[in-house]
Amino acid sequence: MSLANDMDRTIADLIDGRRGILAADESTGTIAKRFEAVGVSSTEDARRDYRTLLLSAPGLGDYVSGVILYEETLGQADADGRPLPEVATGQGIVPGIKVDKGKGPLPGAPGDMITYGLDGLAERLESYKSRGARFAKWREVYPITDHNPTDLGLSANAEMLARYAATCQAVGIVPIVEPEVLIDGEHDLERSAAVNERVWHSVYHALHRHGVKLEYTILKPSMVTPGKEAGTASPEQVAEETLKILRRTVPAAVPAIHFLSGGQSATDATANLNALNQLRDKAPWQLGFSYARALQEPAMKAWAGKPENVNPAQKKLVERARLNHLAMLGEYNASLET
Ligand code: 5MM
Repeated sequence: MSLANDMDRTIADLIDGRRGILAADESTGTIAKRFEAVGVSSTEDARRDYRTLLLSAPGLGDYVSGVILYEETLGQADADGRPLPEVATGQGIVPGIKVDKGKGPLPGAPGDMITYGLDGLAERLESYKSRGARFAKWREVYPITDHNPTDLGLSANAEMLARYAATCQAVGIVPIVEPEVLIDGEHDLERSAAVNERVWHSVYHALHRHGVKLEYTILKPSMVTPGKEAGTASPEQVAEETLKILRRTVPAAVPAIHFLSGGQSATDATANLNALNQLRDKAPWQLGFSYARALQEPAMKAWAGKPENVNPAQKKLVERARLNHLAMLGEYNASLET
């Protein structure tokens, strides 16, 4: 089969108008912080048990079409010896893989960040593909301050996303392009919109320069919200602003936009996605979710590392996924929260 056929099939399996993506790709440091919050020590066995719980949750495949894994998970198996990517596939969920290697300061642009991991990426992708991964994810991070992101930050981060995406497509892997504009700060909705507009514009300019086929990509952006320390905006305001800026910057050839939750509460992330989908006549792309915290938090809390809590935790995860599926249809309302 050709590489284009591989990517066609992956896009068709991921994008069906009603299911989103579960981000379960927390690196070792991040998952340790999440576990600590629920009193669990982050051993390799605990991470395997937790990710088995997620991937084997009965009914998850009704609401989730893809899962982003961390490299360690790709090589782990459940208690019966079944590789975890196969556990996902068994539920009709396509396995994907986070391929960036974390971030650090961008020299020459104080306050901006840059993500690592391009060296050896083509070889790593081949190896991930042979172990079942059919799509990938790479995140660039943009803090907002009075002077960030800088012009250098915008161009350098966009270039990284484009080089990553082109490398994925050269081996038949669909790239998720994730420019995360951070929610931290006191900026207002207008400033958030202005920054996201510059970020998305620079990313699509770079993807074009690198010959990335947009039909075989998924965008994973932040929603346009005010900074966390600046108060809140209604779901309708978030949806209006987000769609307005997406329409200015993201070509219609992109099949799907799956938002990150970025520190929003689980209920806010669902309500905002629902408001976006109530305006979907204005959107040429599918509007879905690729949440980590907003899908996992209630389940992780219910689990708290105890085997006897696996079933209730799985129910919490599937319920959160179901509510976000309803938000993709524009059929969610707050009275559905228990
Ligand atoms: C922004 O983070 C991504 C989406 O998660 P949220 O919905 O919680 O915002 C997520 O996929 C992220 O990339 C992973 O959690 C990995 O993070 P680290 O920092 O460990 O690479």
